[in-house]
Formats: sequence, structure tokens, C-alpha cells
Amino acid sequence: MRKPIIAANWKMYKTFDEAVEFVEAIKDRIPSENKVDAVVCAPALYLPTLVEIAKETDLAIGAQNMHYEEEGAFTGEISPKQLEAIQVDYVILGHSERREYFNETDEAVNKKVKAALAHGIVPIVCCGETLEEREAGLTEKKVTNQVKKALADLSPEEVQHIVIAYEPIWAIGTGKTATADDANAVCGHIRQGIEELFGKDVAENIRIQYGGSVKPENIEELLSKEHIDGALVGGASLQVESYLKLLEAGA
Ligand code: G2H
Repeated sequence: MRKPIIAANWKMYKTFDEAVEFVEAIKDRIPSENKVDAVVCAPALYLPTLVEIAKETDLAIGAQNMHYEEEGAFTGEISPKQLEAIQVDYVILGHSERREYFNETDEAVNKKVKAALAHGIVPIVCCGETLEEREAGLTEKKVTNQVKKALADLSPEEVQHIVIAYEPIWAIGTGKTATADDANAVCGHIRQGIEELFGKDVAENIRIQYGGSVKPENIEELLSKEHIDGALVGGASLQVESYLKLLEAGA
């Protein structure tokens, strides 16, 4: 059985004080780590403080992006080595907002995935289609291709530690959610692609989240589906009670 993983993606929201207040409020209210993995992916400048507050609780802290190089002259960037040093557990990679606004390519995502794994950080690798691609019947092709490129040259052993997040771009922050059946079908297709590339065991073990306007009202139905192992949540992860409801649905 795959353990659900509910990850908050705060994006560029919350001040430092708000972030600290949130993590203080939830850290002792996380359902048992045996039942659900709870992750908060916060703006980078809050990470050391949040890791410290969440230490010895069931809450894990993640970053929303990183560079693939260990160090160097890359003004404004943050490296996997730097994230590892402050004990960040997860990193979101290849989110559609980064692909769209910061020109992040599949090749860069692949380098980042490798770098994260080399530093003991679990990558949450995002994929998803635009509305035009969906309407043209290209969803499966687009998503499978993104996943294949993101995981290029990795071993089955490495891939089973990764989390995939399927986020249809047209459902992000729009209030529109893919139906649970549609989301499940695409997640199933991703799993099938992983089986072809890395074998049945890896496909059965790897966790695939759905993301895109997930909220307390729709999470239970999404999680009831065979291939959906959790959620990557933006808007509905910003309020304490809402995020806790999402975790309870996963537990
Ligand atoms: C998709 C999601 C979080 P939201 O980006 O990754 O955001 O839940 O606001 O659609």
C-alpha cells in the first residue's frame, strides 16, 4: 500500500510571521506519520526557521525549487547542497509556473531531480497539460513525455523515492478540478509509463499526487481513486484548518 502524501505549495504567499504562526499551529496536530506524509513547501527564505520548528514532529518541510549545481556563480539561486545542509526533506521541481514564467525545461528538471536525489532530498516532480493540449487529445502524450524526460538516466532504485505530481495546468488556481476519474486515468497512465521504463515494482511503489484546485470538499473523492496517492495543494493549503482537513482526508 502506498502512503498518501499531502504537500502544501505555498508559492509566493505568506510573510515570515504568518509562515511561523502556521507551522506552530499545525506541528502537533499532524495525523500520524504512519498514515500520511505531511509536507509544507514554503518560500526559501523561511526554510531554516520552519525546519527548526518542525523538528521532531511529523511535519516535513520542502522547498519550491532549486538549482541543479552544487554551488557557483548563479546569482539569486539556491543549491541542493544548501538545502541539504539545513535539512530540507522535499523539493518541488518542474512546477508549471516555473516552466511557464522561468523557462524551466525538461532537461533542467532532469538535472534538478538527479541533484536532489544526490543530496537526499525527495523530488516532487510536476507534469501536466494545457487546456489546448487536453482538447487536442494530447494529455497522455504530453504528460508521459514530461515524466520520461524528468526521470531520464535514473535507476529503478532512485525512481521509487520520487513523488510525481500530475497537475493539469488548466486546473491550477482556477477553481476547476479534473474529475476524479479523469485525474485517476492520467495518473494510471503515468504509472503505466513508469512500469514500462523502470519495472512493475517501481510502478507499484511510486507515489503520484494530483494537483489543481484540490480542497477539503473534493480531496476525499480524489484520494479514493486507485492511482491517486495524495495531493499537491496551493490555495487550500494556506489556511490552518483547511490544510488539516486535507491531511485528515489522507490519513
Ligand atoms: C497547483 C496547485 C498547487 P492550486 O499549482 O501546486 O495550486 O491548488 O491553488 O490549484
